[in-house]
Amino acid sequence: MNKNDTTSSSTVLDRRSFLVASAGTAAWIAMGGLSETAQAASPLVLPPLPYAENALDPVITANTISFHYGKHHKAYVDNLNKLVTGTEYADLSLKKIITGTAGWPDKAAIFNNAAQIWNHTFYWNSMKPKGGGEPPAALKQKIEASFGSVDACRKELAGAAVSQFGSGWAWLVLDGDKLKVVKTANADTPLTTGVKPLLTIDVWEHAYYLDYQNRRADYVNAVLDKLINWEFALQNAG
Ligand code: MN3
Repeated sequence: MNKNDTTSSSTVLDRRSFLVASAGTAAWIAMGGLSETAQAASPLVLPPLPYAENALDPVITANTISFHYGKHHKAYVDNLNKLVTGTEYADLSLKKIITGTAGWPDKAAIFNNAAQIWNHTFYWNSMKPKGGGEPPAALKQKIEASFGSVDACRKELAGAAVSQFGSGWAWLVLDGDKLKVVKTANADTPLTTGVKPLLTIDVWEHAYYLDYQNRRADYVNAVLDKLINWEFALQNAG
């Protein structure tokens, strides 16, 4: 935890440098929720979905998205706003709240809600209508260098997503020059471990239970085959 992150002047500077650094990555900005520009203002706002609620149907139905985004994701935003009002975290960006509270038991409620806001925004953007298929050439090359083949990478991602015990997330991350698959429990996020997240699959039951009941593997395979947004992963790897 960096206790020096509490002054508003340093936060403003960080926001400005982020704006400049982000000027060339319009799509990243467009996703809103991950940009410090969209999340730095207090109160935090629920980032817009990158597509209509029914856009992932039938793999993930509008019914699931309306609860998952409209209730679960929104609740994390509402909860975090209540938790940080009047605290040293009130004016910090979402990423700074996450990294500043990770690993501190007395800050677990703030961390959990902040990380879940970030994880969910990242998840929505990790999928797109008519996704799946072959990754773009530049990503395919990185995948083959790290996993041997796209299929091996896909299998490892599916395996992590299916085997995560209880609630959590499966991630493709960039660790130095190497792509890796990791899984995290509950609200935990690779953001706090020094690797760069490229894409994620939410395996909390609320992500799939309305559509797949207990068949998590069916949900995971359908997401990987039909929705996964390799372009988003490539963009994050840059
Ligand atoms: Mn979820």
